[in-house]
Amino acid sequence: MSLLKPKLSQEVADALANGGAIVALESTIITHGMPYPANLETALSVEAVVRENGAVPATIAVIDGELRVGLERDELENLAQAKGVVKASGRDLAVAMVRGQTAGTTVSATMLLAELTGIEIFATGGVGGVHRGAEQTFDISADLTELGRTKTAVVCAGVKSILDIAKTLEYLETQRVPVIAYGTEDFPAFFTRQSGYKADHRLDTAEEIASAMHFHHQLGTGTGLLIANPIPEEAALTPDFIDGTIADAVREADERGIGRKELTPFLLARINELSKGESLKANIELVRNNARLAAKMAVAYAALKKG
Ligand code: PSU
Ligand code: MN
Repeated sequence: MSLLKPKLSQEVADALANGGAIVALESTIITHGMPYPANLETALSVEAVVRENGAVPATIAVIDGELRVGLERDELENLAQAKGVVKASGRDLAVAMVRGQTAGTTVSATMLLAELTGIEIFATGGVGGVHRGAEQTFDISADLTELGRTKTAVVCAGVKSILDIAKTLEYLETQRVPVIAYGTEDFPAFFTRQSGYKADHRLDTAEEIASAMHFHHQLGTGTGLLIANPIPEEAALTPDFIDGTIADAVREADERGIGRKELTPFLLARINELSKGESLKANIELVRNNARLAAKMAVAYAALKKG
């Protein structure tokens, strides 16, 4: 059976045809990860950062049932304000298509659509992982299993401590996903530069990471890579400030019985409210920082592939 081809923006189609540098971007961060208008401003600013660093941005979403790779400005504006948008992980895409729904794509769905399109590098804020209490709830994000079967390099700022970071790293090890920290030994915790856990590997330049990607795929591993890029020092929050806020949000979710796919969006929104917008500011800076690294990797990777 032949595979579907998503609808591409003109600049993404051109870049693909010419072997140019492309960075995929997810859209659940727009539809379920940040409030309006910060979500729109962030999406536009992240695309601009990708362009400034020599690559073409490809924001991925489902619009009225159509798989889309690369959105126009008015489409981003609509998506950022749309009500009743679905949060789609990879498994939800087919039903969204049948029902003509508009959906923000999670890291898992975005990886899948990026691979279908032929885009190998993807920037986001944080990936999903193993939730705290997963030994009871079994709540493990499909982002992790997707990383275990889709050949995309995902640049993130580590994972938030809304998750069980130790178990998330164990799960990635089981899935044969290399975790590479950029310029540090530490695996970062999204708002902070250290999580208390080490990453498996450290590489110090975008070119080295692109080479590692290249070898990883040439080995036929079939898995993705997780690139952990710590939040810039000046934007980082202190653990004293953010850890209590996260603990409060996690407790509240538990008391209110919030689980399954609603859990992560609830926690993100609550942390933003409880931190009076401080977490949102940090979130915006770290996504921009990840887009910068991803674009540099994409430029280096495109050059490697041209040989
Ligand atoms: N973590 C964040 N910001 C986000 C998400 C996670 O700090 O926006 C979003 C991403 O789209 C991610 C998804 O792929 O949540 C994971 O959802 P779940 O935990 O339900 O798998
Ligand atoms: Mn889940």
